[in-house]
Amino acid sequence: MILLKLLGMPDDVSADGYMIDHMMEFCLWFMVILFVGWTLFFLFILWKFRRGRNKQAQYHGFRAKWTTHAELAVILVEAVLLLGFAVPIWKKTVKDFHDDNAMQVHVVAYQFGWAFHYPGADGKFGRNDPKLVSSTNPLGIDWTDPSSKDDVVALNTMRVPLNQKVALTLTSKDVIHNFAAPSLRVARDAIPGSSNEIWFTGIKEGDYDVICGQLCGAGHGLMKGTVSVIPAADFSEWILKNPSIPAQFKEQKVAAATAH
Ligand SMILES: [Cu+2]
Repeated sequence: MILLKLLGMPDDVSADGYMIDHMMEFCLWFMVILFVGWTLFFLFILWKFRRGRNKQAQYHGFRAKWTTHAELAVILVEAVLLLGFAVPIWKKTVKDFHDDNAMQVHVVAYQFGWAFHYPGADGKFGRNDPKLVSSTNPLGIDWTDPSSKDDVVALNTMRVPLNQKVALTLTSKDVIHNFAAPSLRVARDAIPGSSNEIWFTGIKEGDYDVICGQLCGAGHGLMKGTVSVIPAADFSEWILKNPSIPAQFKEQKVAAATAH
């Protein structure tokens, strides 16, 4: 992956990112070959039709067959890229989303940050209602719903267990954002009023950048989040204690839990 490295692509830390890398590396080399090839051809034409050798203007120009064949070869390679690589990768990313073993996280983008909603131990997301949205409850979670009792909401840092497939459902509270985690080789729009899905499996412990891939307002550049890939045991401990959950949530949670 020489060209990807040269262009500053961060190391792939996901289980399936290699497919993306192979395709990008191939495309880059293909572009290099086309660029060098056509540049040489251009220089050749400048030389061949130079004024010194062509006193009279010719209107038919260059008439060899091989340029047509080269064009056909390029079309063929591009068709193979699209049908042989891009479409199957897309199919895999979409088709494999509904995997019972995947950990589900709802991602809600907003100006300017990320909220991550985990279903907790019961695996069920609590009800949320736009009417309940407030400064202390940014996702409008109904803490009186039994399913929401063990839910966890984390802002800007998404902890995920190592070697665990994580399925994200993306949406937005305001404008179109784009959840992009280059190290995990995933990026997809978060659109208000609809949901998009992506998944990944982190195979190397560490903190990886999440950036917003859509220019979404004045604070767009500050919309940096983190995917923190941690050992499964640490994750379980965190999700039980959920230290990142705002204090107000905790109080509401306790209040909701004791109300029954
Ligand atoms: Cu954004």
